[in-house]
Amino acid sequence: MSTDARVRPLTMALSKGRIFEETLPLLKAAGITVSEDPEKSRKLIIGTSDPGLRLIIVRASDVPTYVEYGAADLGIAGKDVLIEHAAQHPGGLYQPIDLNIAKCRLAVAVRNGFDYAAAVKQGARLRVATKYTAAAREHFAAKGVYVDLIKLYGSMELAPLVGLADAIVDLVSTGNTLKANDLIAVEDIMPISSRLVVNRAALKTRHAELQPLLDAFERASASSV
Ligand code: PRT
Ligand code: MG
Repeated sequence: MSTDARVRPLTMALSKGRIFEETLPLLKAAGITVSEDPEKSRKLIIGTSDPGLRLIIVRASDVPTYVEYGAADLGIAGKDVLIEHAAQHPGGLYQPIDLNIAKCRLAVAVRNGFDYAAAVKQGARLRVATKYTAAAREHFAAKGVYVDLIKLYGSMELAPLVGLADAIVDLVSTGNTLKANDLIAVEDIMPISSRLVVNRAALKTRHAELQPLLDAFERASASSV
């Protein structure tokens, strides 16, 4: 083990917002509290009650990158984010545990009144706007539906309203955002939850420190289902 690995605490990458909030009880179950609230402090490196563990706060879609390159030893990210990352970097991350947090579903939605079933049946070529191009491509290919995918980075709900797309592929939780924009979900693609991901090298070189943490997460997530 390098000197660096011995002095540096284990580093876990998290995004603020729902993933951070829903991770706190899992850390608590492992006997760990955090020293700072990332919503209030602007700190990006946050210590914990365990001197061997620190957190770094990154964008949700950047978590896999920090972990894959070893800047973080482990992290927590949604299955949506992990699918898109894996399309570019297959097999780069070890994904041992479904934490069953930040749950939602990936779905196809259209403008209220657009006959999605008829369009699919007629073999129409659909324009689909999404941030989740890998998951969407795979879904429509499996169904044998021709689509032109339009990559967006946010506010997908707007696309069908202004004629950019016939449909969107987006995450749906309560359904309130769709409803507020006169859209309806017409097809579920998959359920989504957040997973623990671990750097493949750290899994070997820092196994003794990682294993108790993985065990605690495993127990806490199993009991919270
Ligand atoms: O916000 P930012 O651009 O920084 O990144 P992000 O949107 O990826 O991060 P964040 O914190 O919003 O989401 C992190 C993870 O939470 C996602 O990767 C998902 O795995 C998970 N998650 C769970 C959700 C939702 N539920 C969710 N409802 N992520 C996003 N949403 C959005 C959705 O995209 C839609 O715009 O909320 C809206 C729909 O919500 P309802 O309740 O109106 O249906
Ligand atoms: Mg968001």
